[in-house]
Amino acid sequence: GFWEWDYSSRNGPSTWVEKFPMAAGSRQSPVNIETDRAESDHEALSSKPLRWKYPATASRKLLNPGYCWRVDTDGEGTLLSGGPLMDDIYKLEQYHCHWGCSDSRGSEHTVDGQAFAGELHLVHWNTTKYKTFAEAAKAPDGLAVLGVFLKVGKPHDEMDKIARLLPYVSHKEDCIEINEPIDPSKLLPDDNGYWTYLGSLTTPPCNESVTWILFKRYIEVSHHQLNIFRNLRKFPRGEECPCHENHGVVINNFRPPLPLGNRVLRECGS
Ligand code: SG4
Ligand code: ZN
Repeated sequence: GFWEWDYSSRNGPSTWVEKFPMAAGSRQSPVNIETDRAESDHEALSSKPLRWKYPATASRKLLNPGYCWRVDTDGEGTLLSGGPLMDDIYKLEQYHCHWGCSDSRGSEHTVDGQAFAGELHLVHWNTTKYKTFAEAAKAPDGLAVLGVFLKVGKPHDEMDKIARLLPYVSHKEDCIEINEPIDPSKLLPDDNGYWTYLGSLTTPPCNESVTWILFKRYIEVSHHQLNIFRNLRKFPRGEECPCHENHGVVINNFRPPLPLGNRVLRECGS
């Protein structure tokens, strides 16, 4: 069949560049955050605090695209602005997650070389400058992704709403409507200190269109909740399991860090 990118040894991150030349660019994500190198450019970032608004009713659908779980929103009433985004208003398009096969790996970004068990991404697009998500995804200031590191600890109440729905989207291309509201702001840490830099989508086509905002504080999810993520299937319902790799479950769906190069890493708050 058609070549499809994934995270396997065969079609994984090191091969993406063959079909997606952007993946070899100089503004790629994720990166390793060297905390010592972060510039605390206090005035520029803190003069406009980062602010967000996410009505719980905006979370509409839960899907399994075959390489993660994803919640699509209708964007209605959602907003992200301030900080590195200045006065531009971004809307929430979707949120999704990356995780490992064990609790010691799974995040895309690393902090001083240290990986977390997972990383949640809230993907937004710039509605001040662009008309559609697709148009924004091609522009250098089109997208903003909020990243939250996941660490294993106590179960997370809001994440549990997602975990309890995942068995209904166990196979690739499964999709359900969300009826019980899921509030993305409850998936963010209490403190809003963050690191920020200019990067890309971490999956093909790896567009260099993302302002990354990574919270310094992690949230806790339980080992059991992560195991529910690890039970999603990479293949469609009714198809035979391509059991050559990991019994067809979605694990290690993260791209390894790429060089920061001469990009500036800024920080705000602690
Ligand atoms: C995940 O694979 C999402 O399912 C994708 O969403 C997303 O692509 C991709 O990650 C890259 O986003 O925050 N990790 S990331 O850089 O948002 C886009 C869809 O394919 C375009 C809709
Ligand atoms: Zn992501």
